[in-house]
Amino acid sequence: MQKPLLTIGNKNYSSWSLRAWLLLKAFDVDFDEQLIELFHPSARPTLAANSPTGMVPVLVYGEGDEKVTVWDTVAIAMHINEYFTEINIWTGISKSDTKAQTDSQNRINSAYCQSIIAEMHSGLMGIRSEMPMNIRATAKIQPSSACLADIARVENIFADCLKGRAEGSFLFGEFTAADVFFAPVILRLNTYARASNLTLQPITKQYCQTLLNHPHVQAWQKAALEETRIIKEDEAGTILSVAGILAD
Ligand SMILES: N[C@@H](CCC(=O)N[C@@H](CS)C(=O)NCC(=O)O)C(=O)O
Repeated sequence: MQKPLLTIGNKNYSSWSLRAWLLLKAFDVDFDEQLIELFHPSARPTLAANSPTGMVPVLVYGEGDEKVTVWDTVAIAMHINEYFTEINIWTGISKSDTKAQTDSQNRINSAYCQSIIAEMHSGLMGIRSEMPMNIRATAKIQPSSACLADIARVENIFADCLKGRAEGSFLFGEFTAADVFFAPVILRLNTYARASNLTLQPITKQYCQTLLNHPHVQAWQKAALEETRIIKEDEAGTILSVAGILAD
């Protein structure tokens, strides 16, 4: 079968693209990637051919009557879990481990994982609007009470998932789709928290470090730092410093 093609946006800014890309990488799906410039006329033909919403990420494979198109990050995660992985992405456990699949703790974790992913996807708008992903930047914001409430909610989720786990582990022990969906939040905290004098709980800082050290997250960050385009719509706060080289 032809490799799936994942179309994504600028790595410095596109948080939904990061989620789909990280999911495929972390769960060992062999795929090709195609980058488009967000909010740029050059992207229109590619998006018109592949993306029913005109947004990224979008995953396509197959041809003619057998062409499969999956858009929207949650749908991509569900499709990958259904057709491409031996590991259950909601628990991080092998699908062939039938005993583990019926274990009640794994069922609880699977429900929790799917619920926080849904919460991330449909909500947390304070974080999403006031702290846009901007990997190369260190920036100071004045977070609204809605944004602070979202940060507190995220810290509660992390603490609830991580309590009692060994240092350096993921939200449910094994790497799951929940770690994927919260990775951009970690990168946002990395950009804005310190510069904005936000005090994070020790367990949040520890989890931030776990994800920032993840090899695929590091590979994405490295690629983001090689990008030069500034997208004004996706910049927030007072930029204190930038890593990488920017276009004029
Ligand atoms: N609900 C969508 C959101 C996708 C989305 O907002 N993508 C942004 C990039 S991160 C985009 O394509 N923006 C371009 C536009 O809105 O025209 C998903 O989960 O994939």
